[in-house]
Amino acid sequence: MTLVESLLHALKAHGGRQIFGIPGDFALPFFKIAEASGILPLYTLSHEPSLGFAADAAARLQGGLGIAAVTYGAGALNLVNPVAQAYAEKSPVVVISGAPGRREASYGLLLHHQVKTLDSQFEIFRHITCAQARLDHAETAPAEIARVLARCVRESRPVYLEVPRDRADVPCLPVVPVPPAPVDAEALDACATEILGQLARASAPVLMAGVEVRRFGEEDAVAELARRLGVPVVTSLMGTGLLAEAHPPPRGAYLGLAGDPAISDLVERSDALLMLGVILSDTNFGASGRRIDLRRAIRIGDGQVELGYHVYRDLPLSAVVHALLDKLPARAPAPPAPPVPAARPDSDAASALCPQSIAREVNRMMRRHGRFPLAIDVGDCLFTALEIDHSHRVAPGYYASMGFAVPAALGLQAASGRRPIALVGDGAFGMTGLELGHCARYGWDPIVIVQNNAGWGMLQSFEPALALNRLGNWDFARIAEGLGGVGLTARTCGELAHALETAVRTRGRFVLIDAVIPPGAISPALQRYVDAVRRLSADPPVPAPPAPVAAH
Ligand code: TPW
Repeated sequence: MTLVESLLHALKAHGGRQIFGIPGDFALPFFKIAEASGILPLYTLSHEPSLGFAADAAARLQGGLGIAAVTYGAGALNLVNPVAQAYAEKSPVVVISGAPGRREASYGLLLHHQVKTLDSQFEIFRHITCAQARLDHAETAPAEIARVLARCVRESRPVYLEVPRDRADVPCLPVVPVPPAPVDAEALDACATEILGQLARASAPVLMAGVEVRRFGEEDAVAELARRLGVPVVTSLMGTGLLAEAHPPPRGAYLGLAGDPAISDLVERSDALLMLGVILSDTNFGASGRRIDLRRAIRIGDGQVELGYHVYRDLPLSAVVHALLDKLPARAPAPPAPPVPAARPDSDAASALCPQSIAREVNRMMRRHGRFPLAIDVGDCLFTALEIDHSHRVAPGYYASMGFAVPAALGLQAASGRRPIALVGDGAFGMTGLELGHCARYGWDPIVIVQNNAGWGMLQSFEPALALNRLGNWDFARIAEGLGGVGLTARTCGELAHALETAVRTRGRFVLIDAVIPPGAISPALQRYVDAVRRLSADPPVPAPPAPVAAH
């Protein structure tokens, strides 16, 4: 077996299901073996950021690893932003980069794609990945691959592997996976007892589910935990779409002042907020009307548990969730969910589209045809999507890089085989939308809704007078036709309803719906967010004192 075959088998054994890649001369030996061996399907796209977003989305929806393979320098450095996002949002993406071979590295000449030193790229990726290795020795490569992939899985964060081009086909032993670290059973038991004690003493406990619940494959267990605890469930903003199959589903997403006031009230008044895998970020918590006192919260995530004045280190989320379940009696399953109300007749067919009506029409369509996984971009569509019925979704709600939704939708379809819907602003579409041209080769047929306000609307809502936020009118439907898809334009609710029906019926080609909305029309959630940010920057709230931390 060659070094690259050994790597590919290890990726598969750790949950990798496909590779998104763009080759270059330093990476061609890797790609040649990847294609010839067929160990993992290989999908090529046009621009490296899209590889990162697609791999990230594949990992987010399914669990397992996302894989992005690139060439040295120009290719790998194009991946920095999506990998940084995957790091920040805890998505396990494996970056595989080609690199100069040993002999050429010692020529003393600058090599093409080199920045400062030959190690500059490695150093850059050290900052945005949780483990790295250069596979320049066949003897050590299996152990290095095992170490790096184990970290990727355990921390659910990106890792970086560099394959010098003269090492790709050297003979190599198979990778022996690193067994998971044992969990201290006594600490786990004490921790679970303490959590349940705190919940039992509380008068208003609430469970908030965050991204790690999906990353570690614990959605069913957490839904069961919520049932046994009998506490209300919400998600973080980033966790929107979690527990989509649970009965009852979560009440909604917490967004502080920008969110549903009933949910904000529930969370902010809780005297025992059980946070499971929640990323504490400003988009989640920065716009809180009343600062959440983290000393009263129970935070399970990042491989530890913090509650009150304690920290239990080295307790993975999965172990804690199952330890809690073991201590709670089973409850009779909840009664089946009431049937979804039939779609209301389209009473407002002639009215102009707005963000809210886009959400409403998508809901109506999904009530008729079933739920689709969603890929959401950054811009008002992130807020608009909060009004779309609970459904599996991926969205960069914290790091917030534009350009995510289209390649993420391709990643979702490649990984799951399910037909996704991408919701994307016209500005963000400009960044990665042309990747739709690859759908024909791979038989992907996502439905893409461009929330088109002819500008960077979210920025406009903060700075209405700035001319630079206006982008002009692009004919997205014609662009779609040129890329081999079906392009439709909708300016009214009736036209969007009709376009969505056409999209559902049209299989085998992607369908892009240019949903034209008047510039300045923004979603209620974005309006609340803008108001909250303005209010908070005029009058910043007094923060709660930080929780003193005593290591367990
Ligand atoms: C990679 C900054 C956040 S929102 C936004 C920008 C430029 C405007 C989005 O315009 P779009 O959607 O897509 O038309 P809408 O609804 O607001 O009109 N570069 C990157 N990521 C981010 N977040 C920005 C810039 C930004």
